[in-house]
Order: sequence, then C-alpha cells, then structure tokens
Amino acid sequence: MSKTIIISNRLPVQLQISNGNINAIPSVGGLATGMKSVHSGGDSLWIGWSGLTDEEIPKELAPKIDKALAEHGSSKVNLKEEEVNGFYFGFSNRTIWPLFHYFLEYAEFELDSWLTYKSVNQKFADAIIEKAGEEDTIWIHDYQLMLVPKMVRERRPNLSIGFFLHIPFPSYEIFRTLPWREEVLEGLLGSDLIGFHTYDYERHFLSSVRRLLGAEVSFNDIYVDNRIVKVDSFPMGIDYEKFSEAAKTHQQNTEDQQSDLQRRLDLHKKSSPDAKLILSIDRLDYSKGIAKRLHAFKYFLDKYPEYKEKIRLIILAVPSRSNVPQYQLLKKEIDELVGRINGELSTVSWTPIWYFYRSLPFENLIDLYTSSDIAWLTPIRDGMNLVAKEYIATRTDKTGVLILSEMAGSANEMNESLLINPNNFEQIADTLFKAINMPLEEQKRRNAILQTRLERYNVEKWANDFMTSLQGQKDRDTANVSKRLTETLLKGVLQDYQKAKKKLFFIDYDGTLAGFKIDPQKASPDKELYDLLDQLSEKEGNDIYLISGRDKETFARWFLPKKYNMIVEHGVWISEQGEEFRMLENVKKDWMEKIYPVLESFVDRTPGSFIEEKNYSLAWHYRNTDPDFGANRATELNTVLTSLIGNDDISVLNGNKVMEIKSSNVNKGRAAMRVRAQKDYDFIFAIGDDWTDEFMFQELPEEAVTVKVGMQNTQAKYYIESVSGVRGMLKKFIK
Ligand code: GDG
Repeated sequence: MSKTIIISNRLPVQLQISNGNINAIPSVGGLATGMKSVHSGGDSLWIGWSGLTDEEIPKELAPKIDKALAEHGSSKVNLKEEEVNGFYFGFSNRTIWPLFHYFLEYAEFELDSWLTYKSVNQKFADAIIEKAGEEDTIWIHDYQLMLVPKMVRERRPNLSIGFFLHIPFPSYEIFRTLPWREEVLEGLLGSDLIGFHTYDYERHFLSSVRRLLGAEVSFNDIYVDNRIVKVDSFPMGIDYEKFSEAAKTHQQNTEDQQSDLQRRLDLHKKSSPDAKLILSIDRLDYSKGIAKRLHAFKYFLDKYPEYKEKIRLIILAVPSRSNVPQYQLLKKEIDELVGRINGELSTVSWTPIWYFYRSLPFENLIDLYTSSDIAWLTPIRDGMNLVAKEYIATRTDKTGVLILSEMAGSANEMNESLLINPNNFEQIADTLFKAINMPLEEQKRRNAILQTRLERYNVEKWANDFMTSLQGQKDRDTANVSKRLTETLLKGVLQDYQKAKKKLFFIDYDGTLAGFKIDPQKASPDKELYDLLDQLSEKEGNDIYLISGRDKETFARWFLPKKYNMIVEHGVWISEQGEEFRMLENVKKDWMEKIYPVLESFVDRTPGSFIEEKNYSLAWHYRNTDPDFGANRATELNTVLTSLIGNDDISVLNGNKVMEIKSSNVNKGRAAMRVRAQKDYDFIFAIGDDWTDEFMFQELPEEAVTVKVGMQNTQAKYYIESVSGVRGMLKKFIK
C-alpha cells in the first residue's frame, strides 16, 4: 500500500531523556496539527530531526529513541552539533531567513554554511530514498530543505513530490543576490507541486525561475526537462475548532479552575473596567517588528496622551534561535526598550507594558487571546502569521479588534481587520485610536465575516487541498504519458513505416533538429545532422522535407548543396532535389514597409529584441529580452498590429519568443498539403516544436504521425521531450 512521507526540519514530537528513559511527547504546533489528517495511522511516516544532536544522545539509548519515535509514526535524521550549526543556525537562519524576509543587511553568504546545508539536505533526501516505496507521496516542508526535492528526484524519478514554503519567497531583485540562487531553484524544481502561502510569493518565484533559469513558464506551470512543475498558493489555516472550543471551555471555568495569569488579567480588568488590553504575540524575531511596535506604542501615547493609564500592552515574545547573534542583539534591544518606556511612563498604579519573554502553555495563550480587547500584530514581513487567525477564532462573542500588518501573508485573507503599514507610525497611532473606540457592533460585523472564512478554510482543508493538487499532478503526468512517444509507441510507428512504400517526412529545423542559439545564424547544422539527413534521404521511398520559417538564403547556403527538399518562410518558397527555390504561394509584400517602422519602434524600446527581415515576412524576436518584459511587449505589439492590419490579408503568428507577420494565405499546413498532393503517400510523418508547426499538425490527415517537441499544448498526436531526443528517434528510421 502506498504511503505519505512528510519531511520537515523538526519532527512533530519532542524527546525528553530522564533517568535513562525516553519520553516522546507530540508537539502541538500549527504544522503538526495541520498535518494530522495526512499523518494518520500506518499510512504515513514523518521524517525529521529529533531536536537532539548525536552528541546529546547516549549511545545505549539510540534504539529506544527509534522505537519511541516509531510509535508516533516518526523517523529521525541524525545530525551532529556541527551540522546543526552550519545547516540550521547557519545557512537556514543566517542566510535564507533574513534574505527571504527582505533583511538583506543581515544575510550572510558563507561558503561553509552552504556546503553544510547541502550535505544535510542530502541526509534528509537519503532518509526519504531509503524509506519510500515506488507509489509513495512525499511532502517536504520549508526553507531548511529546499534542495531535497531534486536530490530525491534524481534517484527516484517516479515519486510524487510536493514542497511547501512557509516563509515568503522574495522578489527577484532580492533573491538574485544569493550566490547559490540557481542551485536553490533547481532543488525546488525537483518537486511536482510547489506551494506558497500567497499569490505574491508564487509570482516572485515564477519570475526568478524565468529570469535565472530561463525556463518556460505558462501560467503556473513550469516546463522542466520532461516534466511539468505546478506552482500554486495554498494559504495555511489554523485548527479553528481547537481554538474556538478552547475559548468556550475557558469561559466556563470556575475561579479555582482559572490559571494565575487569568486571575491577574481579571484583577486588572476589575480595577480599571474601561481600560483596554492590547496583545502582541510573536517569536522573538526581527521579522516580527517587535521593536518598531514598541516605538509605535510610545508614539501613540505621545500623540494621544489621554490614553495613559487607559491602555496596557502585553507583549509575549517567545524565545527563538538564541544561538544566532542577530537574535541576541534583538533581545537586548527589546529588553532595554521595554525598560525605557516603562521607566518613563509608569505611574504608581500603571505599568504600560507587561512583557513576557518565554513560551507559555496553550491554556495561557487562550487566557491572553480571550482577555485582550485588541490584538496588535505588526510584522515587517511574515509568510502568513497564524497568531492573527488564532486570536479571531477565540473571540466566541465576536468582539475584539485585530490590527494586522499588511506585510503578513494573512492580511490577504483578513481584509476585515484593520490593516496597517508597520513603518507608518502616524497610521498606526490613528489605527490604535480607532481600535480602542470601535463600536461593538462594528467589531462583531467584521469578526463574523473573518470567523466564517477561517472556519471554512482551516488547516485540515489546507493540507487536503495541497494533497489533492499533488495527486492531480500525478494523474496529469499519467495523462501525458499516453501521448508521449514512448519506445513502445515508436515501435508501432516504425512497423507502419517499414510496411509503407511512399513515405513523406516534414521536419522543422529550429527547436527540432537544432537547439536555440542566442544568434539564429549560429544554429548552423553540424556534421552529425548532415549525416542523419543524408541517410534519411537516401532510404528508398523516403521524401524528406525540411520545413521552416527561416529565410531562403540561409537554407540555400546550408542545404542546397546537399539537394535536400526544403520549404522555407513558412511555405512561401520550395526547393526540391537541389533546384533553385520557386514560389509556392503568390504573396504580397507591400504591407512590409508600413509594418517595419512599427517593429523598429519596439526594438528601440525593448533592449535585446531584434527584427529579422525575410522575403515575405517580418519577425520580431524577443528571446534575449527580460522574459516578463518581452512577453508584455509582445502582447502590446500584438494589439498594435491587429489594429493596423485591419482587413489586409496578413496575419500575426505568435511563435516561441518571436512574433512573425506574414501573408495570411501562407503557413506550413498549406505548404505541407500541397506537397502531399503530389504523390500517393502511405506514410506521413511531421515533427516540430513551435506554434507555427501546429498548422501542419492540424492540416495533415488523421493517419499522419505528428510529433511535437516539448510538452506544451499541441494538436500533434505525440510529443517528445527535447531536441536531444529528436535525432536519436529519427536515427531509428534509418536502420
Ligand atoms: C512560520 C512563518 C507562518 C506562539 N507563542 C506561543 C505559542 N505560539 C504559537 C502560536 C502560533 C505559532 O506559535 C506561531 O506561528 P506564526 O505563524 O505566527 O509564526 P512562525 O513561528 O514564524 O511560523 C509564519 C508559519 O510558519 C506557518 O506556515 O505563518 O509566517 O514565519 O500557532 O499559537 N504557542 C504556545 N505558547 C506560546 O507561548 N503554546
């Protein structure tokens, strides 16, 4: 039976060693809860680091640990202290974390940490390879493991692999600064599905893939070698029921069931019933903007001094990554700031800030959520921010105001909260004022909408959506395989070919027989290609036609001495058995002088693009431009040309990074049909990579063998993945 393997840096279990005994306690974190529906029973395995280094695990306890973990469906990756330092505290948290959160100035680019990151990723990949069966599904989590998908794919190409990034993916301008950027992208592209919290992160990722790897992207599909990688956004939800139920139970607690914290909170409320509690909860991380929030708090009290003694800020900062120097500095900064603000503003009966630097038990978290009138969460950057969602889920009477940074992923789904820019103190101060004074009716109206949404798109739905989409990728691959020109299918084609007497081949050149070159003139044929075409042409009964959009001069130079049959400029000219080119279609060219200046203006405004002037068509190439920019300009040019052309008999072809303007009555399909009519062919074969080849695929009769190079949408019967496979396949027709 197939199983699901989940991989994350940390296991969803905490190990405790005491008196030679091992205790494995399930963690309650968001991810662990979210994956509950996926990680159930014997059908799933969770692989990760246990939290204890090899040095911390006594040798004699190792088997006991494995057993304890296995009881929780978990299996550990062993890491030495040095590996944890380089991989986790090093590259993950001193390079990727700051860079992906736009803290470029904190990002360190250390070769040693990168090398450790690579080798530890390999360890995780090896653990998967060891445990995974052929039909298993793999779900890899987060920025610590970005190289794992490719490492697994290389050894186990048929596994279904998904990856989810829990932090933002930065804009290309930031990501490009990473010295190992291509390797990171290639690592991720080992997946079948890559998930992000928001569409913006997805968009940034696609842009980096296009710019840095030059990969073909169509909507949210990336074409990689012989695979399609899907990219999508799946905003992570929370275990809504757990939080709302906990809040309900909490409200029914009798006084002696209450926690100390709750009693203190109630006492405060009793002593000043009109005072408002403002809550801020985060891991102590510079991305969460805690220091800025403290400054903004002071700014508010300076602007609205009437609220002194009327509000209290509770800050819960959960210790995090305290081995990393930036975090130690931040801790110091926040300690000092709290001290300074409290020192300056406190009165005998009022301390403006209550500050907790610790992790609190879940019950206390609920105490804080349910007792606070306002949740104030202002990260400078945050992949999602689950605290915002949890606060809303606990507001069972629908009161409470959420102030949320628009830089948090959750802001996309929480429009009914008060959204602020964490750098705009004026706006923050006014928003706090608004929150403090928001009528109950308005609070309830806003929260009702938020609660309905959060309850529906909860964490279980998130995990299921991701898994369904990953399964969809698998089915899609299977659907594609049926069209792929596999060895078996090719065998059948070759049998038909052997039986036939009169055989006709149409073979496109660029992107089919030769790979693309930055300068089209450099894509000239090599000896291997000449030999192949010689032998194909010499075979009895074979009529081979090279069919191309290229100009006749280039083809005459390359192929006329060889006497190959050629159709060029999309079907305007034909040359058979070494004769001079003759016109196959009567075409007008008076439109060219009108269109040329238009194309020139596009070349001027689009660096890297150029015009190719053929006898009967004009082509605007944008292969060497910035991919997004080029595609935008192509759309623009299309609009301009369509309005100019009107009813004239010319049309615009959108090729692979080229737009070609030519007479409407000329295309490869018409040309191929004319040639076909010359003889009574009993085997027809056509192959090409481009949009312009689709005319052939459409026009040729049903029994023709039509083959597309690449996996994009096509009318062809079959596809073959790449140029490199084309020649090998054609060689089989010689034997
Ligand atoms: C990363 C991304 C993304 C907090 N303090 C205590 C405590 N918590 C719990 C909260 C919440 C979780 O920790 C924090 O989650 P966040 O989403 O706010 O932030 P990160 O830890 O930075 O997580 C983030 C997330 O991954 C998921 O993809 O949203 O953007 O940075 O669940 O309740 N829990 C307990 N005591 C505490 O003191 N028990």
